Formats: sequence, C-alpha cells, structure tokens
Amino acid sequence: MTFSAGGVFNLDVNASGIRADLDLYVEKHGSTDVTITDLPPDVSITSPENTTYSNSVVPLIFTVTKPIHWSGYSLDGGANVTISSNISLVGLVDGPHSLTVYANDSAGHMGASEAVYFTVIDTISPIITLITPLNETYSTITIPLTYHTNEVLAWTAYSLDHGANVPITGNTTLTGLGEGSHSIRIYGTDIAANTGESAETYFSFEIRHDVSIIEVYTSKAGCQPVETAAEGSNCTVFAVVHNPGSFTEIVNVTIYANDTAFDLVETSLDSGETTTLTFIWATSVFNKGNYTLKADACPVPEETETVDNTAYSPRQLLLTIAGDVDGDRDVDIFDIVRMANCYGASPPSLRYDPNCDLDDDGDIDIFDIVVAASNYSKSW
Ligand SMILES: [Ca+2]
Ligand SMILES: [Ca+2]
Ligand SMILES: [Ca+2]
Ligand SMILES: [Ca+2]
Repeated sequence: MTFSAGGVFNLDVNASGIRADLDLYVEKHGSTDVTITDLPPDVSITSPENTTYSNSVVPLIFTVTKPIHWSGYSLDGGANVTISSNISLVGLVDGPHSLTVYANDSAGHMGASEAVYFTVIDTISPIITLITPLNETYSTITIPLTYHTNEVLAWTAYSLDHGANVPITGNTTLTGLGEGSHSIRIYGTDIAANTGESAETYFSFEIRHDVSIIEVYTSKAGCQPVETAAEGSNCTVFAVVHNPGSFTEIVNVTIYANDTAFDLVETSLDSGETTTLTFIWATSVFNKGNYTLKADACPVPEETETVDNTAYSPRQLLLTIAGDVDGDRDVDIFDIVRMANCYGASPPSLRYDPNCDLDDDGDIDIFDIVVAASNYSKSW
C-alpha cells in the first residue's frame, strides 16, 4: 500500500475461506487504525564544508529530498534566516563557525541538516568595481559615484585626482568638480582588515548648456500588428526630455505628427533631471494614414549639441476608422472580437489593449464599443 500523505487511516480487512481443521466455511472481519507518518525533508549541506576558508564570503549550497514549503539557516546557533535558494554567506568574521539548514514541507514537517563546522581566516582582499563615472565627459553638476564589492566592507573611501581619501558608506554623488580631466579610485577594507582598490577611472567635466529628447512614444506603444489611433479621437503622446547640461533650463518641446506640429509644452529642468512630458494629439484635423511622431526641443541659449534635441517614435502609428483596432483599414468581426476580449480592462491589467481604447481615456468600455459598432463594415 502506498500513501500519498501522512495521517491516520482506518483499515478494514475482510477474509473468508474453508477452515481445514474444522472443515467449515468461515468469514472474518477486522478493523484497525493505521498511523502513517509523513517524513520530513532530508536536508544536506554541500557547502560550506568542514574546512578553512580564506575569505569572508562562502557559498551556502544545500539539497532537499522532497518539495519544501520553507527553508532557512542558522549560523553559529543564531536565529533562523529564511532563504529560498542557495545563497552566499557574506560578512563572516574570522574564526570558527557552525551552520545548520532547516526545511519544512507543506504539512509543517521540519527537517534539519547535520551541523557543518568550518573556519574563516580571511586573507583575501575585497574586489571593488567602479561602475560610474564612466570614461566619459560629464556636464551635470552632480555625477553619480557607484560601485560594486564582493564582500562586506568595514571601511570605504574614494580618492579624487589622487587626493585624500573621502570616506563613504555606499553609492554617492560627486559635486563641485572643476572643469577638465579627473581620475577616481575607490578603496575598501574588509572586516578582516584586508584592503582592496578599484581600477582607476578617468573622466572629464565640462560646463555647458544642453537639453535632449530621449524618446517619444504614444499611448498605443507596443500594440500589434500596428499602433492604431481612432480618427477623430485624441491620442496621448509622451516625450522623455533630459537636461545633460550644467544649468537649470527652460525647455520648449514641440511635438509633430509627420511634419505638422500639434502641441507644445514648456518645462523647467534642473541639471541632470529627466522628465516625461504629455501631449494631446487631437486627430480630428488629420487625414487617415501612417504617422511618425517627432519631439523637438528648442535649443536653449548657448547650446551647441543640438542633434540630440530631436527624437522620433520608434514605430509609425496608423490613424484609421474608429474601431479598426487591428489596423487593416476596415471595421469587421475581427476588430469587434479583439475589443470584446479586453472589455472592462484598464491599466495595469495585461488585458488592457490600448488600440481598443478608442477614446484614449484609459479603459475599454461601452463607449468604445458603441463607436466601433457604429462604423461596422466600413473600410478605406
Ligand atoms: Ca576578504
Ligand atoms: Ca542638446
Ligand atoms: Ca480591422
Ligand atoms: Ca475608453
């Protein structure tokens, strides 16, 4: 007999036959309770091993013999720390350690590994990788200083232009730089006092005026097979504008459908700031057809790099009969079925299909359906 889970089961046994010594037919019936114990997961630790490690980072790798509901570890007899997979134990201080891994199944049966005893004598320097600044020219008045390290650091600092170490506690920003070339390096000390340093990065700072358009997209972005907007309705267009320069700028962004300007937004951007501007494209005065959206940031005073002031939508949008949500220039049963499939949806639902939101008000409701139905069987 095989039991799929633990528990108490009542076992009925019926037997019958000829009892030879009496030459009689007999029937016997018996009943008993059987308790099946569900075994807990068997937990084994593959790493750490019973050895000495020369770094404060040691992989924790364990295996279990059945599906588990929860797992955790106890280091040096401390409280259980929940983990959902293999991890790295970090920040291990020099000296002896013990580790036990626990896991339970969905019925709460807890298994425990054998304790592993290991020792850490950290003689390896931390590996520090500078992420930013890159080897580039910066103009923003604050420059992000970001780095990665492979182990816990007790002390971290940066040295700019080979100057005195400036202690930091994590990612930070560089400000107040003079114009010209700079170099930077990060130093760190692990908890066993081994010192490491990043490679040196060279970068420049240049004071200038600049604005840029990073991207342009519509409220229909991503729709397949084409982005469609309903003739006569509004379509929302977004432009992401950035200030890579050193000054606060007043930016005027004009937006175009092909070569026809239809909206303009003015905004103020601080050095390094990025914002998304929203434009309304009232399509009623536009003919049906394919349109590329363009955003154009008017150059600010003394701006010299103007190539990045213009950006285009990555795909064309088809302005078509309201209800032609698949963009094949008719309103037929395929369009209506597509709309019905997302009826009632609004963001962030994955069912929300922007092409079907004919009035672009953030939902697919009866008003969208009625407009499509009124154009049923029309084509162009
Ligand atoms: Ca180390
Ligand atoms: Ca520019
Ligand atoms: Ca269609
Ligand atoms: Ca709608």
